[in-house]
Amino acid sequence: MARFLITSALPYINGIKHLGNLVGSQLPADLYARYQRGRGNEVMFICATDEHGTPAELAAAKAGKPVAEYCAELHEVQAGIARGFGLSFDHFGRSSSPQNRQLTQHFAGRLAEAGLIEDVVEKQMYSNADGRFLPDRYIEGTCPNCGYDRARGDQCENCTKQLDPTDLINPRSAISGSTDLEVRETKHLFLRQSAMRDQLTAWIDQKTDWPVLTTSIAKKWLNDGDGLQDRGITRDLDWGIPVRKGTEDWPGMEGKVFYVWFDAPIEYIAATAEWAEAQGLDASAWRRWWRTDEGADDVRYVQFMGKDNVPFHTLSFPATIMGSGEPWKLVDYIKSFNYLNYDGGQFSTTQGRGVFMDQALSILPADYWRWWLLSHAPESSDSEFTWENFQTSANKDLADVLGNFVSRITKFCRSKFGEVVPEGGHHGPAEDTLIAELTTRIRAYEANMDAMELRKSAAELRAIWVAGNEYLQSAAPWATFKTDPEQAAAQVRLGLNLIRLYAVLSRPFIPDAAAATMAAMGCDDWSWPEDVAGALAALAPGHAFTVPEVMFRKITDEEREDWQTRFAGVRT
Ligand code: B3M
Ligand code: ZN
Repeated sequence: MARFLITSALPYINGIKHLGNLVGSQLPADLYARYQRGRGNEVMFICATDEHGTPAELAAAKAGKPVAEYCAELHEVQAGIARGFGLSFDHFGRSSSPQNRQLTQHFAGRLAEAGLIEDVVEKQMYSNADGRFLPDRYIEGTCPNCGYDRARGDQCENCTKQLDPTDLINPRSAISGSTDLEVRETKHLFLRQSAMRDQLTAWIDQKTDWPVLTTSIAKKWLNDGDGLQDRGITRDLDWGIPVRKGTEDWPGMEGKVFYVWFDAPIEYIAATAEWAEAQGLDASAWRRWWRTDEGADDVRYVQFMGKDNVPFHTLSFPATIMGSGEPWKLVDYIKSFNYLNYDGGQFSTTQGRGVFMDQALSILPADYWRWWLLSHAPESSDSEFTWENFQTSANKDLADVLGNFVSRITKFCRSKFGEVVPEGGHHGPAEDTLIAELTTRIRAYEANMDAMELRKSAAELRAIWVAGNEYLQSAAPWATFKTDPEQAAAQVRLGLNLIRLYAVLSRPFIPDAAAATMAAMGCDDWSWPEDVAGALAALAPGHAFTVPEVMFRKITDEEREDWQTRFAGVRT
């Protein structure tokens, strides 16, 4: 039994994610976790809410709530939606946990001991009215380049020019609107990533099997311009993990917190520690996943994320791990994604454009979304959600191909043989041909799933469903029955077994439908079809089943048009 540690990028706490966020990390990670469990492997699947940073503070202020309370509430909301989508995390943690605080402070202490941290005095805008330093993006003003009057201190959205807050004309606080700003000096800790450039380059260079999307981004940052930059890992904020050197105070850093991107990836480890505690297990239970000196050397660690998160996972987090000088597990494979666009534009959280996770579940069951998103994942390039495509794909693949197969076989069996697997007859050349084709296709499906090729996996699974339909069409048990009921019984028996097999194979994609079908087949045998012929004999003559409910109803044109209008505008 192999061991897989699987992490999804951690969704920010401030609000509900849209389908583009979902398909770029949590959903493909879930597919892979479910698949590896299905193959009988040991899986630890970790996700969490990313709770620190200015966006969380501001969202809480907007909601009129203390930030800790806001985060606790939003965590529950996100956890509920994740359950609704069937995301099978072993643990859905919180980056504000005591475990993460302790580990983050520990890593910072180790990095300091290794001489990888330096103090840098910076000049930063301070807002007297807000009583705080303002991060660059929370300063607004007029762009010196194009005159746009709502340019941010890091960049002008209108002309895309990169800016410094001091470039802005008439700068003001984006929080309060106050123009009472002054430049003050403040001391921060910088992680000397540049000192680890050779080590990081050597590590990335070994990863020849990684997706080009992942390595090209990493190499760009390693080699671009002045190379890997040292990076500030502290902030002048109230909300976050207090800066400490392990368990000791850090002189000069009182009242400061770690930068959210420093503590967020450490939460992958901390969430596993949260899991162990929630299970009532001791520390060795989580350390065997993360410490190569305590059993993690035989773990395969795979991360899932959108492309914008790649630099932090290929450079910053590995720099933290390597720099600690301790035997923590480094990632073995990073599966990254391009963006999913929405109906001719972009999904936008700020503009509320597109379909958000809670809305999606309110109009259709999770499996519709899972199937479409995973079979159209933005792997080699950006992809686009359109309602037409969604409707066609659901109606064809799920309703016509899979749903219809299940319904025809079970109903025909009920009408001629009752709700039991019929006996008599045996396999002939048509059945042998089908089994041979399925064997080839299932091995290809496994290869694609092992390689995390989502679109190819979905296409192969669909072809496996189609093969069953084609067999049924040509075997035509309803015709056979008139002349040779024994032969028809053998055909139907194979068909019923195919339904069980489909449940097993499809479960990573459409877990709820798979579970409902398996239950209708009166079975709980989820074993993976290593031997296809054997798997197609699992339901023996005399085994009782029930005709399942309609698995997938069709999406009507009316619904499609209605949703198209409803989600075109702005989410309120
Ligand atoms: N929360 C960014 C994002 O959701 C960030 C990921 C953290 S992963 C450690 O895109
Ligand atoms: Zn501009």
